[in-house]
Amino acid sequence: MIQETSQVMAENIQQLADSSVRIDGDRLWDSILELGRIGAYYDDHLKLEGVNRKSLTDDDKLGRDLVVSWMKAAGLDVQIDQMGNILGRREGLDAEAAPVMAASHIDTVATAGAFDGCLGVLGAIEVIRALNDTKLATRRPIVIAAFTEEEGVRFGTDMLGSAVAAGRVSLEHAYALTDDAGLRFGDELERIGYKGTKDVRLDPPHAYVECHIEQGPILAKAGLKLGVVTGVQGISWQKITFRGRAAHAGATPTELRIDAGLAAARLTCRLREMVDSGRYGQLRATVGHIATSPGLPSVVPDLTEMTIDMRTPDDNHMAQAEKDIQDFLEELKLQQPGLGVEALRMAKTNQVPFDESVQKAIAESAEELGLDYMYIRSGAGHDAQEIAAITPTAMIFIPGEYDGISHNPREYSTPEACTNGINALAVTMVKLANEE
Ligand code: HGY
Ligand code: MN
Ligand code: MN
Repeated sequence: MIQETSQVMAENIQQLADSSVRIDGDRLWDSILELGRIGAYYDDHLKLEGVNRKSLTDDDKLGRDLVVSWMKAAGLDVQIDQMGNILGRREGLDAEAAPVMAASHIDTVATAGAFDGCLGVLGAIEVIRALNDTKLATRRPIVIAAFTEEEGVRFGTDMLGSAVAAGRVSLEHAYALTDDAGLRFGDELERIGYKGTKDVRLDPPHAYVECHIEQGPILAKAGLKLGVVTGVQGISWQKITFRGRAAHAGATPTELRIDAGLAAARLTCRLREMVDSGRYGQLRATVGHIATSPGLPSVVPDLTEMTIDMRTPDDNHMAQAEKDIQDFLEELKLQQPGLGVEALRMAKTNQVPFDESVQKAIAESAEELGLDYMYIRSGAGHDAQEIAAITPTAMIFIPGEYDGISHNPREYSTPEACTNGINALAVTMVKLANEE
């Protein structure tokens, strides 16, 4: 089938695609809104519609099915790999050449908008549609993809699908991960019908490029249209469990308490003190989840679970911060004899620099499109940081509204910003796909 396609293409094409390729911004916008309706919910707090489409849920399946249908309608040869990553291939004139890859993710956090990840997947499909519209071919094949469980909010490890595809995480480890209800990743993948047979290990593409919302305030503040992303900062996720002793809130003297809630509160404050101290450079620390048990007003908590998310561009600062947290956990045990402490590693990635030649291709595309840009490091994690381990990789950012807020229903980028980003993606993909 693939050979025929390239044969047909070779006979039909007038010429190679060039950097005059442009996407249909309305068609892109419509697909973003349509996918965003799957998993939509009304956020009472914000009085806004958000998106909750966590990986391998029924809504994720519906979103996947829609993306697969769009990929097939765009003439792509669609395959599902062992991690449920969805890959669509468009043949090039040289079917043997390593493809150019463009991808991202369509799973979301529980309080998401419609753009995080989805822009990059739907944008890549739109680039294929634009190439089809002009009947232009590229020298190299193009592979576009949606990676599984990029957010990591259901099974506890972010960039999971791309990490297995690039070889950093094993398939067995991924399959054995469980969600809060104890459901296994491998079983859930099977349940939604996306446990594919294609070998998950990616053959190294010629190059990889991903378009994504910035998820922060920098581009908008600078009044710029695009970001050429230079790399991603390091990420450390830990789950900390404190075990104390449940006791009566009124009758129990303070000196007899082993208060798991107090330990978690002290750790939360210590993290902010570390960030404010400046001793760890540009460290950012977040306690996103904290839950006490039994969670009753008149009972001293005997169990507290919390998560720590740390980010920094400097791997030495990260190592020092993790060590100092370890030492502080020992201190908390001394402060309350009998306190149990468990620290579980959920995710860990070092800072990743992106490839300068791919950055240059993106910058040239921005200039050709007349879009002013800046070089920017990513504050958020992305699939690109995993694929960077096996091929020259870089990213394109577009600005967001409302200080670029993300992982929140207020997440919003304008139709124009999305069109700019995906035009830059299109021009860059064509440049890279026509390289020898
Ligand atoms: O956590 C992150 O930075 C990404 O959204 N997965
Ligand atoms: Mn993302
Ligand atoms: Mn995200």
